[in-house]
Amino acid sequence: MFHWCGDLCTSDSVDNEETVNPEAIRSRIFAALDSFHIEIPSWGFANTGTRFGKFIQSAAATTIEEKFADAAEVNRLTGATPTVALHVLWDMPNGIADVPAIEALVKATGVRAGSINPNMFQEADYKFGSLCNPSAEVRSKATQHMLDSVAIGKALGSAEVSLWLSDGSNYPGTQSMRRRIGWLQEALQTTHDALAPGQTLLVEYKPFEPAFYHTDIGDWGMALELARGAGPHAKVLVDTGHHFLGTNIEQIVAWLLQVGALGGFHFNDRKYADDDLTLGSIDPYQIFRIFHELLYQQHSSSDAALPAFMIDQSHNLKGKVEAMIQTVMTAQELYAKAALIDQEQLAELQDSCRLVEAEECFRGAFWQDVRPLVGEWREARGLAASPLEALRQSGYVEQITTERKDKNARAGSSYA
Ligand code: PSV
Ligand code: MN
Repeated sequence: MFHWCGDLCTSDSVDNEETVNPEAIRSRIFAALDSFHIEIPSWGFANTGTRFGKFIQSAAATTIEEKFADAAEVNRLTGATPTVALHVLWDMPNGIADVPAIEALVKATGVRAGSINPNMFQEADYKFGSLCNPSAEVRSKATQHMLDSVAIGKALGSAEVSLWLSDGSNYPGTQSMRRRIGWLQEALQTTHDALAPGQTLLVEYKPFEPAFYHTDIGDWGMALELARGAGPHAKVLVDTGHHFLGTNIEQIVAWLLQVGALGGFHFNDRKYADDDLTLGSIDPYQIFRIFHELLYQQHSSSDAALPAFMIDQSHNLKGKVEAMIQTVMTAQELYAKAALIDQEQLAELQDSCRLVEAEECFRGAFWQDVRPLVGEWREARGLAASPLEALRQSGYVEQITTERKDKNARAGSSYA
């Protein structure tokens, strides 16, 4: 009889029925989680809001020191988030001159600097674009910011420079899409040429927002072409929230893996657009399907390195440290579920077009409740079985609320 667990099944000697082998499941999950790390964003701890106003939280981080402290707490409790993504303008307003301050924080907290995110979407100069601005002067300022970001990454020993470009236009005919492609190609090649060994340039795409008519890097095809043109160390970054509804994201992932161009992920979830909700909160099966493509790659090629996993979320209603821990736990659970798929059995069922059995083999893994085993893995690694519970017991949120509440009370919530 067909059973979803495949190589995780054992034959029952009495009635010859196949049953799940708990030991095999445990070791599969432990191995998967040992190699699973996910980067957390510094901006996930700061006050954020909507297009209509900011919701200030008493415990939100207001300085880079506080962001590192929160990141360290998440890493202490989950053991899975050793790096924090930095947004240059928000976290290092003096650019390269802020490197020693970040180095001191790395030393003090044990959390390393992760991807360096150039920021070219706030300054007035960038109203009509940054790397694609019709003004050569603005383009050169933006390119210099890219080069500074590469230099910061080099100085901090961080592997990725992660570009998201907000450039685009709001009305047909107001900009030359063709000329802007050329400017972008040039800037990315210049940036790529400056990369040090071990550094990767990640190119993120997004269909709209803030631009509403055209976005200069609007989808994965544009990002892939730009990355290829820039050079071998440029790769595509997939932000799960940056697709039109109904897009088959795992197919994009499969393609990027196939052509060796997948550099990383920004994980989050959404219901409508780029909602930045908690990963897996709306559609956990989608993240499971994406993880399956990655695990298929690992299974089929022994030297396959995992792309960079990063969280890109900002919670304006949930508590920030709590939401970040919940996200990491969800990511681990979904990754553990995907690791339960028997790749050999699935391939066999697919090749013989046994459709229902193939689907059951796939979704059978999804429906397993792996939470107890993920908890066991944590305990075996010296962590609390439930990092969320451990956070509650630690009193950390109460402590930072007391320390930060006056400062946050003075922060303005209006954009007016
Ligand atoms: C843009 O929506 C984005 O996904 C980019 O990755 C930015 O760096 C990030 O969000 C922060 O707002
Ligand atoms: Mn993103």
